[in-house]
Amino acid sequence: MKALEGKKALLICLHDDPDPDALAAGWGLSFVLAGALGIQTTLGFEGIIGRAENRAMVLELGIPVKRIQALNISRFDGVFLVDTQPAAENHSTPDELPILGCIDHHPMLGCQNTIPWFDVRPNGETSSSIVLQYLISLEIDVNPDLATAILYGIKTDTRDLSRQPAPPDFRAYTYVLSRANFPALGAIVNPRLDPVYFRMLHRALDAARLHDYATVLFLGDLPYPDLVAEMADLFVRRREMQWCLCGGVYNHFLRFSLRTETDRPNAGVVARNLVRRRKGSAGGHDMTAGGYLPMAQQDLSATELWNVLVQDFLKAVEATSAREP
Ligand SMILES: [Mn+2]
Repeated sequence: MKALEGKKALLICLHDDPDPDALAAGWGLSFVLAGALGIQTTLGFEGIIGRAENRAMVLELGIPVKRIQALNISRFDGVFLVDTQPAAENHSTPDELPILGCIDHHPMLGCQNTIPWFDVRPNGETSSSIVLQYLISLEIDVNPDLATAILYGIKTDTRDLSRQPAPPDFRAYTYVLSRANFPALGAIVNPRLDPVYFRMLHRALDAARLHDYATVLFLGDLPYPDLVAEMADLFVRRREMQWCLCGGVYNHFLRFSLRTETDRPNAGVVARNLVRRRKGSAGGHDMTAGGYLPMAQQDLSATELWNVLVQDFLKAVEATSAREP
């Protein structure tokens, strides 16, 4: 933390299309940096906050998140990455700024010991829990809206502490639970849903194909990128199914999300193998993962590429026979 003394303004950069854990951890970090070091921060992201729950989270709690493109980058002394790492390809850190900090819980990507404040706990607690530990140890007030953000970040990253929570997640969850803004939480968990969501749900139901215990579905053009995660979360819950691979195309990229109810093989590893040699990028944990492939660098159409990915995926999870949905 000492390494950041004397810095006046930092950009807190979340991963693209930020999820609740990234939003909560980044927002919490802004209180840490202001409270402990008097540093002004701006919370920045690129991509889309698409999922209705995540939009409601930003609006209900007033999370002051801004598009990096719209910022005057020259006024920042550096960047603090949250819920991602410098070597990951899923963030839009401006090249001209030095990376001064990083808080994350994804698998370690290369050695980063040149970064002054580097706190990556691979497959450990959520980014929200890590930031909460700083807030508590520095005795910085956690207001009801921030408590709610952290609560929702932990809830979604661990599916209510049921999917690989680390012990600190339990402590963090109880801490913020007693401080949360419950009307706001209710509005986030049960947001109003746009008609486009129902249209895409209809398309997903039509598109779903079953192979033994694996569901695959291709949604075609997506209205927003995290729809593939949203549908994968839903379809993996189907009884008798262990896996869901859901894909679609957004902004010239084929995007996919992978969910599983088992922990073998590791979803993150399966996802990375799917993009290997295809100029894509992927990442994730044991049971949730995702990735994308640039269509401009493929010599296949989106549907052809999807079919190839599905074959590789089914081989990886050893699902063979197709059956009627
Ligand atoms: Mn996370």
